[in-house]
Amino acid sequence: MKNKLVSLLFLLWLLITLVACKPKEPTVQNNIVIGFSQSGTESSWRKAHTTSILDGLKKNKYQVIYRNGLMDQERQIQDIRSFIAYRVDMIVFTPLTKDGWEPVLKEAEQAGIDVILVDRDINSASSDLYLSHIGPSFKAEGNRAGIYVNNYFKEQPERKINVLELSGLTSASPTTLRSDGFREAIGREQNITVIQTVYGDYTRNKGKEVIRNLIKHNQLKEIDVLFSHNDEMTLGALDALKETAIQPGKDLIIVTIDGQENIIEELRAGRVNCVVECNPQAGYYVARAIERRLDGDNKQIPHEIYMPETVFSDQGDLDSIPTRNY
Ligand code: GZL
Repeated sequence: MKNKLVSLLFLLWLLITLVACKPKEPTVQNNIVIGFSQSGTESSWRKAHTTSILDGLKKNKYQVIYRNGLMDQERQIQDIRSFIAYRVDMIVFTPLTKDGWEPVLKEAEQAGIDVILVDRDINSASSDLYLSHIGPSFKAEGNRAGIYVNNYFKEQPERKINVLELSGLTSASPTTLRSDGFREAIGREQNITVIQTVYGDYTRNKGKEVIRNLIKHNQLKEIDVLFSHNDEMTLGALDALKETAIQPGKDLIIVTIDGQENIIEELRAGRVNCVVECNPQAGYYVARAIERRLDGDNKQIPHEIYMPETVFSDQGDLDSIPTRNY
């Protein structure tokens, strides 16, 4: 009898302990609906960005209406209009390009729906039409790429260093800012210049196509450095270089931006020299910003929330690079 009582008391204690230790559910209302419009699925980076945001919103138990714009601005605008019609509580979107968003953002404003930009941003003329921009500092990324090149050639100040820029989508904000950041950095040196820019639209196929075209016209022989705006285009360039005697990472110094797992493998193999990280893990920051805004007393949030980022290169400890998960 006594043993039964002890067992019963133990089970009762265990039950109370388990209930008391249950993880604290996020203090958000479950009836919040978020409209999330992503610009496309052009890179592993982009897919990781999408997953991170969806996971962050799911953890907060928001209902999410997700739409993939497939790199088509008109499609994205229609998706945002459908969010407005549905009267979502908040719109989160990556603007494919810098311009052309004012009308639909004004419609969201008139409907009383806050908008958060993630990743890319839009022209500053419309900056009062969104609550916050949560993303990388693209100019800093370009700067880091340029500083790597300056340091790489600092023992050869008399040597003329020619840079080929493999640029992303011309109308996208990372393209302009990465380019500006890179040029600002190499502008400190008299001997390093960008002698040509070609456009790969952030895709592997287009990157391969434009580099192949340069190879065909024998236009790579004067080039010392390839500065590529993203890893997918760099992978395309490496595909094209396989058809030549050029040894990437040796005859041609390669600097790229994003930090995908597949490009870290190229860095470790010595075919790429520097990888500037562009952090796609925005989900935590987006969920916190929405929580602060919608958790009842409409807190203010910063207009710019930058992602933490770094740089990996053949000058550093390649074994210490964390697994990228994208
Ligand atoms: C930058 C992002 C860019 C990535 C590319 O934050 O917009 O778009 O660098 C992607 O991989 O295409």
